[in-house]
Amino acid sequence: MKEALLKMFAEHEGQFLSGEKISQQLGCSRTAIWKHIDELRKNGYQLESAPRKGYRLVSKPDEIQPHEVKVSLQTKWLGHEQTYYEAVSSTQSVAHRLAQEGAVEGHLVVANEQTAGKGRLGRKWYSRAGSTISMSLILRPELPPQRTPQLTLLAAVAVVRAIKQETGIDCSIKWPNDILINGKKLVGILTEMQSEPDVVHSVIIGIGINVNQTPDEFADEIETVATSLAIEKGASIKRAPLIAAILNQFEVLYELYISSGFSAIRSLWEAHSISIGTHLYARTTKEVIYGYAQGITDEGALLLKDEAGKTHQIYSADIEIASHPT
Ligand code: BTX
Repeated sequence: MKEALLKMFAEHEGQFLSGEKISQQLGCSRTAIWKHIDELRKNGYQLESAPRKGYRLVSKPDEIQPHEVKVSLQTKWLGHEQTYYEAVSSTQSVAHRLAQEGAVEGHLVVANEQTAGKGRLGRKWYSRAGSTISMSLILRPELPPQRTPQLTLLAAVAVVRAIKQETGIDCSIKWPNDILINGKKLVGILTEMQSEPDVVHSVIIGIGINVNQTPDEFADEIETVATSLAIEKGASIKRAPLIAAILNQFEVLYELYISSGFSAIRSLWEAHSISIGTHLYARTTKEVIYGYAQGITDEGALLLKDEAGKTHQIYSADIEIASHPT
């Protein structure tokens, strides 16, 4: 019904359609039409209504269907295959299934709404219909499994560069996977793999971006820690060109990484990092370590020197930057 209604508006661009005409053509009651109009408004469509004239479509929401993303795509292979969902539980889960079914490297899964988005360690990632980016990329690198965390860092560099290009906003990276603006979280990255002990079958890189939410649109759990590009920029941002910019940046960095190794990516990552050269707390699943972040290893692990002078290599943790180094 929604599709049919939108088609009618597309065929009568800029014109009013009376409730009577719509109900005749679509074979439903005026009340049913009113409900569908209300639903479209909730999905970001701006519809003007006028007594005796009916309804007129003023503007459409910010679409991220494949044809919109491909307008700005400049890649050789990344994102050429895309699977789009209006709403899905998690793009990550879909990408895992597609990877098992033989999806090609570079296949992108993207959703306008994610209803059960996943963070690390079983945590929840909040998305909002029409105003966030939820995307998962399927890669098939020939790498030993222990090197795949480097791809999280590569993804973070690609996202930071794409955001700068599309919005002019400078963001920082907090090891390993958070992208922040003024200390608030804007992007989450989740890297998962399908592998055997020494062979990687696929790596799925999930990227969630807060794009156009207003402060009151964040869930209670994250309202004090989260921000969006629109909040920082003071203007709404189109999502499709941003997705394309991420893919464009990602492909260049990924090809550099595959041909020349991690060192070039590492220096780009360090240039955007706020966690290196500071004192911080690293919460692993086993312990909390306080120390000075010296840098990252060639595998992408964090090197943290504790107060006893011992240097720890940390592969996975939540980081809290100490406000007053002791
Ligand atoms: P993370 O474990 O580092 O972060 C999750 C934590 O971040 C949550 O516990 C919550 O405190 C906070 N959080 C949740 N949602 C948001 C948000 N929208 N903005 C700011 N903070 C938030 C981060 O895990 C990895 C997230 C990856 C999300 C992508 S979206 C596409 C793909 N599909 C999927 O299910 N996950 C990935």
